[in-house]
Amino acid sequence: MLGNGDFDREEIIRAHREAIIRRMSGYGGTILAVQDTTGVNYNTHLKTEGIGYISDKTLGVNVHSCLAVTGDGLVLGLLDQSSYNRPEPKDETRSHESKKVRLIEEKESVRWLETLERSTQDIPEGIKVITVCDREGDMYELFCKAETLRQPFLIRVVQNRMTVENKRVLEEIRKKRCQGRVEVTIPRDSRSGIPEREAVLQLRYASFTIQRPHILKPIKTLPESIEVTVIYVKEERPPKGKDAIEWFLMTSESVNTSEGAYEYVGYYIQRWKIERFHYVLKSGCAIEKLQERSIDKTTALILMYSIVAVMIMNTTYAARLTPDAPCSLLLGEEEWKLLYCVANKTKKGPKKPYTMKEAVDYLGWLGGPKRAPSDGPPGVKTIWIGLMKLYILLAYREYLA
Ligand SMILES: [Mn+2]
Repeated sequence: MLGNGDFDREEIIRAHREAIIRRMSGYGGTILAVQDTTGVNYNTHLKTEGIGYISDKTLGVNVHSCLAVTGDGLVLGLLDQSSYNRPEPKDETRSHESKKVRLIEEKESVRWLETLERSTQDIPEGIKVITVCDREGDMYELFCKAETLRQPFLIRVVQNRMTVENKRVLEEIRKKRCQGRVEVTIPRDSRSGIPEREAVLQLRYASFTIQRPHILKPIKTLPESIEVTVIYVKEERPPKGKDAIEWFLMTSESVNTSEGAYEYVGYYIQRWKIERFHYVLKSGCAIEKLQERSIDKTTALILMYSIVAVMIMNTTYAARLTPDAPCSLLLGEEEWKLLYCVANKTKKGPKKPYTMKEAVDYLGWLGGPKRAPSDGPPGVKTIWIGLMKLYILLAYREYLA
């Protein structure tokens, strides 16, 4: 199917969504719909049909995805994906003013609103889906869209918005006394090369009624104000030479206790899964090496690889969260039997499924150098290579003696 024939993107995403929505029903808790964009660089692909700019100089395509992640960090799948680029480099000469008064529908950032709408469609009753975005999602229009759709959101904010009492939100929340402290593990930041670390975070939270920004006043369809909760997180004693973690999170949900506030901080930390997803797509699935003739076909392939990527992530994290669950929840019977044989170099396959932890350990043996238990569980890259080897073996084994 790959390489020729037409892809029906809508059909692929619909079928995948149906499967993850079924899994959500089984899970039952809070689901995070994590959105983010990644720029896919095709700077040397000048002849690709539909190629465009992703920044003022770089050619490629921007891919905006929405992942379904459970509150405790299991990646369930992909809820939505769209892509865009510009035929011309960004025009930096246009005045700041004329940029500001445009309707959201005329801007590229409308993708956050459209994704919110598509990703939360057909979610069965009783499942709470919270849309999670980084600072790029800090848009009044997005808060309003979520309110109209009655969809909760959790967004990291940077804008110092005005309350109906004409006070600045960020200053007001900073003034509050500390309402709680938590110790958390901050995941490693592979991009900046900052290792994993423990941090003590101070929590502050309060509800505010924020005003529609002045600049959006001509847009009468936007409500004049909106009620939100702001959660302020600040690292108490950052390590020497490192900036203290300081997050302002804004949510549509009410928060009444520091435990409640911390729950949302935990959800925001899960946003990091989408960064790992982009990493798997680029370094594992090598989507920047695709050589298709058109951007249409490229983005269809990126969608297919995205589904592969979420599957790899699902396997990796499921084994960490529920190590004793049977591996048959992750792999088909043929798969787990063959995996056991090749990993243990035996012809005698097991009769019953073993645990998820064992399964990812075996995939790790296939996918990387032999590991010591102190190395911790295998990561997404090792699992990716392990699964690839397993599927190659499965595909060709009937031709082997
Ligand atoms: Mn982002």
